Amino acid sequence: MLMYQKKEKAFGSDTPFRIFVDQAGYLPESRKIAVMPFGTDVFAVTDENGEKLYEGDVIRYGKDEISGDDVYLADFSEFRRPGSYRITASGKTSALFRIGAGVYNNLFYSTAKVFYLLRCGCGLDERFAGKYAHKRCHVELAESLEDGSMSDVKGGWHDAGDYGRYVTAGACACAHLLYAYKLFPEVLSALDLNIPESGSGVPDILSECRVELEWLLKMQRADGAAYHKATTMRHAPFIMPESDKSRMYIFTVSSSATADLCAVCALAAGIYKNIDPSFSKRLHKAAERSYQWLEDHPEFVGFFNPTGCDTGLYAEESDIDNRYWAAAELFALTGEKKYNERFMSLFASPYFDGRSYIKTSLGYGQIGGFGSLAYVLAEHEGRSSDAVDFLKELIVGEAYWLRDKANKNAYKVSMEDWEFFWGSNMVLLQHGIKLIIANLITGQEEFYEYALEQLHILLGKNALGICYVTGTGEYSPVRPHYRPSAADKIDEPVPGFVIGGPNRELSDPFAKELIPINTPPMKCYIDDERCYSLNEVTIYWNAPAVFLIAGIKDHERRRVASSETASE
Ligand code: 9MR
Ligand code: ZN
Repeated sequence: MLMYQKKEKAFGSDTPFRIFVDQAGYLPESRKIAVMPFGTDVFAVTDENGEKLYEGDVIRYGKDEISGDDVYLADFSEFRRPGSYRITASGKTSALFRIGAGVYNNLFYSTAKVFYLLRCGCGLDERFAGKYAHKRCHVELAESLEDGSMSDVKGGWHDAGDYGRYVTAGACACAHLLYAYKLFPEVLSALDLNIPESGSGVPDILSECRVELEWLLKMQRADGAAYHKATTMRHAPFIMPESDKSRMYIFTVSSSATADLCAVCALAAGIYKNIDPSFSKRLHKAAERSYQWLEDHPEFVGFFNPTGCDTGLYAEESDIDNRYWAAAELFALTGEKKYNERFMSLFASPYFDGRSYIKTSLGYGQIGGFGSLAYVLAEHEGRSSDAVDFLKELIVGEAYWLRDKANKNAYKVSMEDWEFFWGSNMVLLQHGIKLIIANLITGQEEFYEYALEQLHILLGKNALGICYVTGTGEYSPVRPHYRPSAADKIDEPVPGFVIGGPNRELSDPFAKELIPINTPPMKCYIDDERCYSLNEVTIYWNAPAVFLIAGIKDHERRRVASSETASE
């Protein structure tokens, strides 16, 4: 059982704020709606001293299924003046929030900085990590479970609240960051992360991704297959990473890990081509090696934990979507016919029958969405325009469906109750990303607006009024299931982490004990570090946040640029 170390500042799941807003804030021109689980007639926007600057009528929404509450809405969209405010009504108040063009700047920095703070094998320097600095961790050679040999798999990022490193999870997180860079290069290139590589001329986000890519390359076997993970046999207790001295193991290979490694290396090879040609070549060769292994091994090679091992499984039922992604990325990189043909045969695979949503999914388990993105963006001869049209329609159709789901509740959350499972904030963020992509495809502003709503929900416009990013806003989790934050004796949790979020399946014993059954989906959460199915953090929950925020910032950048051109 995990030791429960209570921090001095104790937050329960009951917020002192009864009016729910995005605690990072709002862009001046955007729609701004606060949600209140109580009835009243009027609300006000007040400044930090409590002075009323704007008043409006409260709108009754009625019963909201996702929160279980009878709710009311305060629409202050027309209030645009930059500053710091609260919404007040009937003696109750919201958390402090800002209105301004730069309201997501700190958030963008902190959610992307987390990857540096998760670096393994190198130690974190105080200059870059501040009080969260720690010594080198997990530097010993690791034992192969295939043949008992010892080798070096130092590096990469810790996966999550635990200290494991997993190939499919790492490839997925890296892909989110690399696609964010590919689609929004201006925004990502301007991001200074204050990491050891800053100032090198390479965008910081790419230097950070390289840390994980170098580790992924170490996880490739000589014949191209990828080992599924490098972890200890059992999760460490709540200790600092450098105190975790248990033997590190390299587990068996899986075809999903091999295909994901292939795909992300091919993607990165394209991105680094002009930035670092020799690194790009290494990545390209690695991708080809893994691809050849996949061609030679068409059968699915799953992953199972050996007896006695309790670290993450990241089990998958099929590798078709992973292979689909790999073929698409190699086609995008090279334009070669053989990759296009393989992609097209996977595109037509019966595996996708009745499951075409896997072609747009962007999670570690179902990862076809990256394959679709790669193919849609790959402007090579021979590409099937029918497939491209189909994929574009698929994503736009899904965006309409997300919008319609959002319109069924007061919060405008694009999720139904069944979608509140382990890591529900990743579902929310993926929806935001899909809406952003649909906006890029169609130019329809409505999709962007719904994407922004999903970010607001993450940041506090939700039934518990919690901002699910550590260190952001006045009310955010302080006891994440993250080993360093439990062990470092620092009151404030490491900032910038996206928390897993509400999970109505209550998938750990502490959640089962602490959350009453029949709690409405959006309220199945508690800020308690024992509750790993509610309050953990991982790289592939943070990476989509970076993607979504980048998409929103890029939209704002384009809007400002076009309004400047219009007024010239
Ligand atoms: O994020 C994963 C979630 O989708 C699964 O339901 C859950 C149980 O298999 O595992 C989660 O992944 C965890 C991984 O196994 C180990 N590192 C922490 C991950 C986040 O909780
Ligand atoms: Zn480590």
